[in-house]
Amino acid sequence: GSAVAAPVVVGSKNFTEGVLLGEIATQAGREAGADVRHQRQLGGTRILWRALQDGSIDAYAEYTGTLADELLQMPGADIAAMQAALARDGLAMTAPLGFDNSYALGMRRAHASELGIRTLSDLRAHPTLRLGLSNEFMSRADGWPGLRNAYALPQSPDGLDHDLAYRALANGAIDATDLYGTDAEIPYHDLVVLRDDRAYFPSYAAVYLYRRDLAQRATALRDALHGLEGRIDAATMQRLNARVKLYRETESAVAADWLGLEAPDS
Ligand code: PBE
Repeated sequence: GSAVAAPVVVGSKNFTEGVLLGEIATQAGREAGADVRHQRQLGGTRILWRALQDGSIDAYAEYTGTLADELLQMPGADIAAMQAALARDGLAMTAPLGFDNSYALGMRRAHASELGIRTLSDLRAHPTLRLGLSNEFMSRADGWPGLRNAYALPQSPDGLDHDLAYRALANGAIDATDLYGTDAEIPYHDLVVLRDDRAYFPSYAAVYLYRRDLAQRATALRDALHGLEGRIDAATMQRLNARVKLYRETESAVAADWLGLEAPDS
């Protein structure tokens, strides 16, 4: 590559899986010869989307349902329709990486079975349940306002940080929270995922979004992103999340190990 070119920038959302996917993209891009910097934990979904559009980052990991419902406002759009909409903004996406990370509501298994709650509809009969929902979920198009309407839910949830929600659930401070399907804490805390019996949530296949001008600036990164298509299944992603969240390895070490590379210093 050219010695004068500025590094290309991969961004990531502020949760474990986002950082892991950012590290995987960064290290795969470097391995392919691109000069890549990872700007970690930039913020929530809308911050990353804006950064991609204004060129302060060049790529980040996103989810199809988030893209359709929240970012493009094209609920139900298929991948081809989303590709076309992205292209009009100078953006592109890879094919799915191989797993879905869907929103869901979850409870402690014993508590849910004690109350006879198996589905989201079952929550209607328990108006005093304490819902603690992640801050982003509280205000998203595919989040609480739509969920409340779809199921006529009577609770008034509180917002909290997603990483604190599991502790709050485990120690009984809240009764239910929004889960991300590949979170390592779901099996670890023996949580039950309530069935979405009205099919409210879209599917959230993980993809990378990137700027089309990468074709001029860093083909190696673009090709590396496409090289990750279909390579990560849900069990693998949940295991990688567990290594960081439960067993305290760094995202860079876990990403390097999964890619079969030497662990970087950071
Ligand atoms: N998530 C779960 C997605 C949506 C569902 C938080 C991983 C996200 O948009 O980041």
